[in-house]
Amino acid sequence: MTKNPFALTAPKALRTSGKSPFGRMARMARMANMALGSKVAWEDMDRLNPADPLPQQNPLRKIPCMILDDGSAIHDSTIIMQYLDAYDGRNMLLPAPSPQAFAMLTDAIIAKGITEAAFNMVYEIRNHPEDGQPNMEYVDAQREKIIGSVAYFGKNMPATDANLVSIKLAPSLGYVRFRAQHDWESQSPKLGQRLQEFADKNPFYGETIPTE
Ligand SMILES: N[C@@H](CCC(=O)N[C@@H](CS)C(=O)NCC(=O)O)C(=O)O
Repeated sequence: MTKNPFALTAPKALRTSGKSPFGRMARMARMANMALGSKVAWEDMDRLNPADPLPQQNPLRKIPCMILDDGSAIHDSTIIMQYLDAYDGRNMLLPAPSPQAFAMLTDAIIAKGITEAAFNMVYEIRNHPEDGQPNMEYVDAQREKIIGSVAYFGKNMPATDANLVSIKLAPSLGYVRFRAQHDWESQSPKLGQRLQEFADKNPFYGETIPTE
């Protein structure tokens, strides 16, 4: 049962897409919370449909975007995860404001930054189809961010339980593996092992593998 100690408006729908790694973070948070998960509908966002209401829901036009019962919207993935956790009221993903909570939020942003760096690499390469000349200095700088973050988590192992950090890190590592931008498992076999343990313990990791 949700406690909703802060009298938050109930979440109604999660607008995302099966391909989005950021959306996967929010989907996993929703699924980690058994009591709440089934009450928040999945709503596919259709970028090809000019009538899709995303621009009215999020001026940045990004997914994931969570719609509440009163029609208002919450985004981005980190805020959605915090909202779901606060609505639930049991601090399953993040403890109450405390040094530990802020350290976890910082780690969660590093974890999400891995996906951002991987995205930047993909788009830099994709955006130069005509001359095949991406700015390799930029691409390499993005890879360095991934390498640095993998080294960081190799020393600061994420939990095998679902929390704000582990739910952000797992899809990020999955995305880098899927896009093959960096062989992070060779860089940190320990982290590879930890991701496997996380996946074994939390079936929603496997259930949310991107559809592409
Ligand atoms: N910081 C955001 C990033 C969201 C994001 O970049 N989503 C991508 C899809 S994976 C998107 O909607 N991109 C469209 C755009 O940037 O216009 C979050 O964590 O939710």
